[in-house]
Amino acid sequence: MTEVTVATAAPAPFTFDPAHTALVIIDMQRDFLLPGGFGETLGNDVGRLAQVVPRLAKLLAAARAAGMPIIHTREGHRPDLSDCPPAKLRRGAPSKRIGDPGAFGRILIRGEYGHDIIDELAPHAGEVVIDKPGKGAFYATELSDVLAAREITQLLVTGVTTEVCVHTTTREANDRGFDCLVVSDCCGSYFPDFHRVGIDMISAQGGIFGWVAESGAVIDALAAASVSP
Ligand code: C5J
Repeated sequence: MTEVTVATAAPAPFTFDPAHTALVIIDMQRDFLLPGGFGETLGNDVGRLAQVVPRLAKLLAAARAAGMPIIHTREGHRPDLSDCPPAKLRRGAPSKRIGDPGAFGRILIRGEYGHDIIDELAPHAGEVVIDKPGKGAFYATELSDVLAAREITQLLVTGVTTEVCVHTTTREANDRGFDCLVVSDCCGSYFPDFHRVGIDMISAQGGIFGWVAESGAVIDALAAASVSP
């Protein structure tokens, strides 16, 4: 496939080579998304995150069809919590903390049902899954090495939550020299205002952290490139 241009991206058209651009799907985990799970026990409306799922599933299908590298991330910790800084543990809501028993197993602990990715977006064989202890996908993970090995220079960033893990990862990637297109309607937040402002912040000031576009524009651009001679 040739280069693809998302003409409606803000602040300017975004051109990428699908072979060297990864679709990054941040933390679409049961603990954050499922009714009765950790996210909901913190008082959040998980329906706001669920809205993202069908759009992200469509984008994921288009990216797979285009042969793009796919990278999933999961926020979580080792069962002994040795990779969870005490400050992060302490700062949880007093009712439910990381490692406590929850409706879907111990909260945000690797290997538990709730820690894994929702069925609708389950990784296919060969797709990369990055387990991250922090909010950013680069901190204390192998992500930099994975991207370097595959000569990936640009990222399409999606997932939850917009203002926390999507933002932190986009900022980390931007500082490491990656061009990031954040796909706005494939990101979600429990807080509509945080989502809106979080998205606006990416492309402000001439694209201070990157570019922003909607998934329809990305899918159309991929489809157009696949039929061009
Ligand atoms: C949070 C995340 N919000 N994936 N995690 O704690 O954004």
